[in-house]
Amino acid sequence: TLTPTREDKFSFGLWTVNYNGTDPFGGPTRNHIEIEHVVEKLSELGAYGLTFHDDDLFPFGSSDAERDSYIERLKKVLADTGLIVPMVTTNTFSAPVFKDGGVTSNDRQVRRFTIRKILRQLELGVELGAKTFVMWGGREGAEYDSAKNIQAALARYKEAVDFLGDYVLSQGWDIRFAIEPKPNEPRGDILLPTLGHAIAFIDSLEHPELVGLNPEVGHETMAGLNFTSGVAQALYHGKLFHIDLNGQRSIKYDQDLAFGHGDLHNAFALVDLLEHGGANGGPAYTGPRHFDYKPSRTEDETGVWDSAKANMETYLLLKERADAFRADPEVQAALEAAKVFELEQNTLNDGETIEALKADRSAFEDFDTDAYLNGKGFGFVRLQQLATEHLLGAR
Ligand code: GLT
Ligand code: MN
Ligand code: MN
Ligand code: MN
Repeated sequence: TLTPTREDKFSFGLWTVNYNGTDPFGGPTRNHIEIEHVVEKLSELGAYGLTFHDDDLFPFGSSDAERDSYIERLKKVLADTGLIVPMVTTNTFSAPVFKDGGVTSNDRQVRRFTIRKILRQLELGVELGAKTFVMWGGREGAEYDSAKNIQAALARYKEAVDFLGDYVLSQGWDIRFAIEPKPNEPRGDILLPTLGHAIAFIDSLEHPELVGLNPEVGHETMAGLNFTSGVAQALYHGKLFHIDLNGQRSIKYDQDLAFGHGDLHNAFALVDLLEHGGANGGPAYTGPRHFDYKPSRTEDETGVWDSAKANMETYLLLKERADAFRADPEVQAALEAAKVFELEQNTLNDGETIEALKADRSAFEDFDTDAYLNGKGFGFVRLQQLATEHLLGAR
């Protein structure tokens, strides 16, 4: 069960395995890997999908002929291997023109150029059968408060997403947008910094049903937030359109470690949520399990493929551990004792009125609040220890 198969729906960004090791302090430590080799390797390792930015496939500023030849090469190797492209996204952050952002740059010409660049990649994504279009606005933000009118920037963000949504609707395409929040890096402060900010923004759009979220483990963790809890809220609002799995150790620069190589307890809870968090214990999320990680700068090409494999194997290991956790009668009893299921009951009785609640003496006058001092513990620590034991393979 630890061997990934296509049914597991594992996908990788072309920019992940092709990350060349560049960081702000040093240049590349690895050579570029050709598209054919990337797709063949991912396919061999058991992935089902490849995702990419325009600039990952053909360099920024490519002529139409160059662009077409890269697209043909991609199509050929996809056909040869059977890999699919479930998601695409646009690079609106690397080229110097995006130094103050794309759709929210103060420079109107840059904003118009950005929308054109996004349109091209959207059309290519549709042509390749992608169902999700990710928007990570890493450069949409500022370092200085006086430099950016945040309300105007949000209005321009909305203008762009509404315009793109209208286009998708007018064409009848089967593709949806997924906004990926991040608090900072590369900008000092990025717009839509967390899942919560993005959910509120989506609510302001003309076609909110077309727009959801692409939460990334590392990004919420950088904001000090609980990733799994944020994903649960995304699910609650019907907005988990896609997901970026990776690892991050606490609030610091974006590490993009392999999945599970950060907060392992939270990764366990995440896989448990995705696989068992739906109604009647079914999967809560059926989309791609997409890895957005960076093979560490220390690795050679062997390390790149080892790390790609590590992402998938850790996911499958955690899935196996989560299955065992759910199936354990002691865990079920501990969940019961912790009243975890009781939270699913409505607080009020069916059709209960204010008068009826006020008349219920057991709810207030006769309710023994003293019993909560020195009694009525929830046993959450015991439950977490059972989770830990399952996670460690001790059960
Ligand atoms: C970039 C970023 C990621 C986003 C990608 C999509 S690109 O690598 O760090 O988190 O998901 O634009
Ligand atoms: Mn990241
Ligand atoms: Mn990232
Ligand atoms: Mn990401």
